[in-house]
Amino acid sequence: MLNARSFIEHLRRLNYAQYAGVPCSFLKPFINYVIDDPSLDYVGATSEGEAVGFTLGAYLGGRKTVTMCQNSGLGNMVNPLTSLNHPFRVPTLLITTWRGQPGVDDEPQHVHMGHVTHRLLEAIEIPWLPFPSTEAEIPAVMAQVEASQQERQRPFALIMKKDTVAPHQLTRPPQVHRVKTATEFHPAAPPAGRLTRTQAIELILGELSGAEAIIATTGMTGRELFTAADRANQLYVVGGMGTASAIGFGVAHALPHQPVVVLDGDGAALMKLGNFATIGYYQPKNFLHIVLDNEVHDSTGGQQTSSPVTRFAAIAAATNYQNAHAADHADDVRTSLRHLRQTPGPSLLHIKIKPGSPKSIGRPTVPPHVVKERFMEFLRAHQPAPPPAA
Ligand SMILES: Cc1ncc(C[n+]2csc(CCOP(=O)(O)OP(=O)(O)O)c2C)c(N)n1
Repeated sequence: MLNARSFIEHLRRLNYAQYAGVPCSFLKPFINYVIDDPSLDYVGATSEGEAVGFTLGAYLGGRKTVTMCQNSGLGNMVNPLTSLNHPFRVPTLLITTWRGQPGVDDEPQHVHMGHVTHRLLEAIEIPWLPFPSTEAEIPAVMAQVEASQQERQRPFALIMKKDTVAPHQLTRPPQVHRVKTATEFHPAAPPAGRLTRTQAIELILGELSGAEAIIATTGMTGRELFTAADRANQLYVVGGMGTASAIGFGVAHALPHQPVVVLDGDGAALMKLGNFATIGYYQPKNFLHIVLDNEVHDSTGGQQTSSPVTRFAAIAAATNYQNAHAADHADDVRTSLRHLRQTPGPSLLHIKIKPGSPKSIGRPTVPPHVVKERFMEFLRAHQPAPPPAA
């Protein structure tokens, strides 16, 4: 058995600075140790896919990351791991438990995943090793993890068996920050009077200073943003639908002085509504979430979403965002943006738009890993200089 402290201190020496995940009872002593240590930064996610998006954003903001889950949650991670970490070339140290290990008595729901866990990781080309079971094993295991992540720029998994880590009781009280959300709702424009996505994006870009990190959701939004102007401060979330807000939160959390704007879609926001709750709980002040809501999955042919009956600003208010606006007319959108840019967040602006895109719309021609490099360079260049050494 191993003490969580030995492993964590080894990770600290290797500069791991951001932890996130969803718990598992096998992971309990380890995750509880991480949560309890005030010098460690842990973000509890609502789903394992959100955790992957969050650590991807934190990586973009310059942090080495650890993403933790139960192996049943690996299924929730497969989409962002394959569609984002792979093309963007973003590593994370993935710690997954091994529920349902063959030969070890476990619940029926874990048996099949326990049987296929290693093959699932192999199928998505994530190299793995057993989580170290003694302190003596830590340096060699982590040397392999580091070498692989450096060479491949992709995640590496450690698989933790039952009773690997010595018990640790959770003592830290939850850090709750309740806000009274400032809300502003403007009556919806009739569909014919709504902005197109192109007009909405142009209006938003016109109100921003250029110093914001802009993260655009999957499909036409990223493509339209790229077509409007391809800039280093923009990240096109080409896959991992629903993850843009988690990535934006990761960047905002790692770089609290960096303004972050997420351009979300209604379908994407609905796919990972849990992200709202995490953002409302952790309160990134530098985070502005804009939902461009055309009430359809426009990018895949215009199939209706459930957003005609979804009030995103009300959801943001109910999940503890500081500000929640809904505005559809161009003037109201502009007024909201001017206010929200100057006001501490997290903030949400819900804009009803028309479906459809211009026929001539392009696609990002810059490969995702190059977009990532440019974006990280932009973030590095825009951070306040560290204070001079005494
Ligand atoms: C996990 C996942 N499921 C489905 C898709 C296919 N897909 C790409 S964009 C899109 C529609 C997104 O809808 P919305 O967020 O409302 O944006 P819009 O297309 O209307 O701009 C879908 C279903 C995907 N890329 N990833």
